Amino acid sequence: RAIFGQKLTKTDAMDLDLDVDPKECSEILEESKKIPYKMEIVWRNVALFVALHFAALIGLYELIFNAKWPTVGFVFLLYVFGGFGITAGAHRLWSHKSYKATVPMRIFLMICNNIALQNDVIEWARDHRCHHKWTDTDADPHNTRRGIFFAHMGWLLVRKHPQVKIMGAKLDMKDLEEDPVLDFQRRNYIPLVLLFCFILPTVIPVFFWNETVFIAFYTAATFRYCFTLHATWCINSAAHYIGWKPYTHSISSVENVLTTIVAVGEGGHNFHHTFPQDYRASEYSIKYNWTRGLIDLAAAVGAVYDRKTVDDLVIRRQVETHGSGMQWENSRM
Ligand code: ST9
Ligand code: ZN
Ligand code: ZN
Repeated sequence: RAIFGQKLTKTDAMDLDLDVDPKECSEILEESKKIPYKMEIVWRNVALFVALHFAALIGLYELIFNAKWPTVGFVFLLYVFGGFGITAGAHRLWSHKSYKATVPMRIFLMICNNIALQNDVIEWARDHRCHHKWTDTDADPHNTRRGIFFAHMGWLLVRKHPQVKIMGAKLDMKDLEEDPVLDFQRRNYIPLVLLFCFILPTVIPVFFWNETVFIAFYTAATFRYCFTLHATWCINSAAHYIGWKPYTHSISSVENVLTTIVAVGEGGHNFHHTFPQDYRASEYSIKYNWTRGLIDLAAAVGAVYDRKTVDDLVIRRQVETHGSGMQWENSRM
């Protein structure tokens, strides 16, 4: 990092100012004390998420006891590729610009992203850029100071804090707004998510291996969708609470192997908040970091290029000077 007076990346320099801004963070914390704020629950979202969880429980039961084997495999594949739409797509490519991708690869990732239904990429990336720049303040949409449930999913059940909107408005999102692939997704978001998150996951098992509509819908659509949401949300909750901090001790995000497994390679969150522009997002091997595997595979066939990495020397110095080794801790105790 800049503290070492070294260039961060082996390829081109960071073109996004996404590192946490400690000065602005302290100002936001002071400002928040002055802004009157009353939490407003969005009951429509509460009702939708309660319904989704009931449907997911039905799906889990059907998956264990009644689904055909090809359906089980299909649910797993949808989870992994929907996950890539978030990790390789919305997160590492679009929010962080940690590598570049050709148009066909961007179209592929945009389609995968629809499978996961987590808001369109531009909205997802705007919230995520707020999260990195103003971590653990009221300008962070899933501010962990408001508790682990708020960080996990509570933030999607209430109106956003005014600070998210005030500070977020200062972000430059032009790079994403000018991407025709993302513009297409934004303009067609509802039909796209209906098709890729619900309709195709139901129709494919029925059409190709005679699964029942009931089982296909509840396993491949609702259960799989709900599971992917929780895997993603765990990065905001578990990976900001319980684990170890070998890279930077002073931040809340931690390394957490369990979340790295369920989130197809995103649980090295202490590394990621320290070096947000590194496309690997952790030092975990490809065995745990399937997203890195996908990006490397795409690079091997020319669909991805300019992968940014931090020099090993810089990482080792960071570990020696700012990390706290492998000791387990709870960030919020
Ligand atoms: C979901 C997203 O689940 C999950 C993201 C998790 C991120 C994790 C990251 C971790 C790293 C990556 C790990 C990946 C692992 C993946 C593993 C996979 C196996 N900046 O929002 P509105 C302004 S989504 C600037 O309505 P309310 C703006 O003007 C789940 N401005 O605010 C905006 O208008 P517009 C499905 C901002 O009314 C206006 O405010 N989706 C910002 O307070 C109104 O915005 C849902 O459930 C900002 N950041 O409502 C939908 N934000 O947009 C849930 C807002 O037109 N969302 N503004 O410019 C909602 O219903 C609402 O957003 C709300 C807040 C009720 C939460
Ligand atoms: Zn984080
Ligand atoms: Zn990130």
